[in-house]
Amino acid sequence: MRTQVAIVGGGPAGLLLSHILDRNGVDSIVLERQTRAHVLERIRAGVLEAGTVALLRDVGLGERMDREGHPHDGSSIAWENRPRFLIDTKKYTGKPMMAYGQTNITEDLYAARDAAGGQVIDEAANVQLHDLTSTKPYVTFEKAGAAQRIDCDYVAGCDGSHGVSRAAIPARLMKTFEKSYPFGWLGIMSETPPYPEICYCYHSRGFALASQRNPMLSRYYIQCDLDTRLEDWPDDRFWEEFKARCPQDMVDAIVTGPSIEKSIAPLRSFVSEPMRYGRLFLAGDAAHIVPPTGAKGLNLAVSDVFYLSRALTEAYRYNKTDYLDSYADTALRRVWGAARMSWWLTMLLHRFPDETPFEERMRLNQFDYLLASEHAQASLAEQYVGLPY
Ligand code: RFL
Ligand code: PHB
Repeated sequence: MRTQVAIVGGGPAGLLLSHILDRNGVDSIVLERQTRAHVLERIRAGVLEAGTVALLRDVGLGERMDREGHPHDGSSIAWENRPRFLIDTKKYTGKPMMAYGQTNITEDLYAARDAAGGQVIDEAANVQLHDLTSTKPYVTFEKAGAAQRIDCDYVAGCDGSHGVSRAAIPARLMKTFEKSYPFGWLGIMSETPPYPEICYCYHSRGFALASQRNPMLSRYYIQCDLDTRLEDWPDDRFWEEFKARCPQDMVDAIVTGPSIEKSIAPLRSFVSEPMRYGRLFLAGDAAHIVPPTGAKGLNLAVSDVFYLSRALTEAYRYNKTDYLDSYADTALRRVWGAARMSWWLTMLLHRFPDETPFEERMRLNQFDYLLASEHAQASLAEQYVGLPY
């Protein structure tokens, strides 16, 4: 096979890149390791920055999001024994956010690729990247036991944190930056009407979060230890613990019900530099992971794809590589901004084992400063809604 851009990974980053390139007349093939059903079953992000919403509309993917998504003016923080606080993105930036699930975005992307006759090869096994520093890179893989080869001009590594693309960059050229947090999030999905706001709760028992997908689908999380086992958390125990971490008015308003999904995700910050090696360009979780506290992971995948699609389009349309040459630096500047914000919000809102009383007081005072200062509120709102591309 031959294409202009071989895209490894059919998650949101890979599919969106393929979609935007197609709109700009650039040809691509997406290689996905899993089945389509598996990709669509994954439950992940739910909060979209204003820039993500605008970009999805611009590239013709806004119709269902605008019909089914829930625009809101920011998210709340309910801190034990303190007044409720709204990260007021509308007031400070003029921009709303959108609650719309990653699962839905992925469905919309698959529908768009199918409608345009785009090639997404699923169950592509043993994907390997070759000759990345030449002008004629190629990708090999196996489909149904048969060896295949795609010749291309560029390779986009959109294969998430456990993919093969990042590993194709020689270790001596890579710098990685990592922080693991001593806890995870235990999350459930339930077919119940959601709590009306997205609300982050800080409590001495630990963090909790109420989120939403649609009028009959709710997403809730609680901070948990890293050795937590799902089988120890039947629904009743989850709800009891969740309610113990939020204020009474919230407890009264929450509609509980059986979970339809339950999972644990450890929290981690990770950035690898550079995001380019020869003709390979990384985008999304393949290059960086942020803890979910700032709701930035999917949004960063989208901003990477914005920069990369612009760069590849420029290369084909005008035979210029300025944007390709600056891709890694441009994308990384925004990545580090989101990494810092997600780290800060994670530190602010969680209980840390082995924390000293001094550290606890510092955290409490960070929140009190936020409550008292319009400047601090404006700064947080600006970052939560997403810095401009
Ligand atoms: P993905 O979604 O992991 O997709 C990568 C795809 O590549 C495939 N793949 C391969 N294909 C071929 N060959 C190989 N060798 C391959 N190896 C892997 C995989 O099967 C997969 O289909 O990465 P992408 O596209 O970069 O998208 C990133 C987002 O998925 C991720 O950042 C977000 O889900 C993070 N995240 C959140 N982000 C937000 O912006 N807002 C949120 O509210 C939010 N909440 C969350 C989250 C992530 C969570 N978890 C589970 C980590 C909440 C949670 C609980
Ligand atoms: C979610 O709805 O899954 C969600 C919301 C906000 C976050 C993280 C995840 O910060």
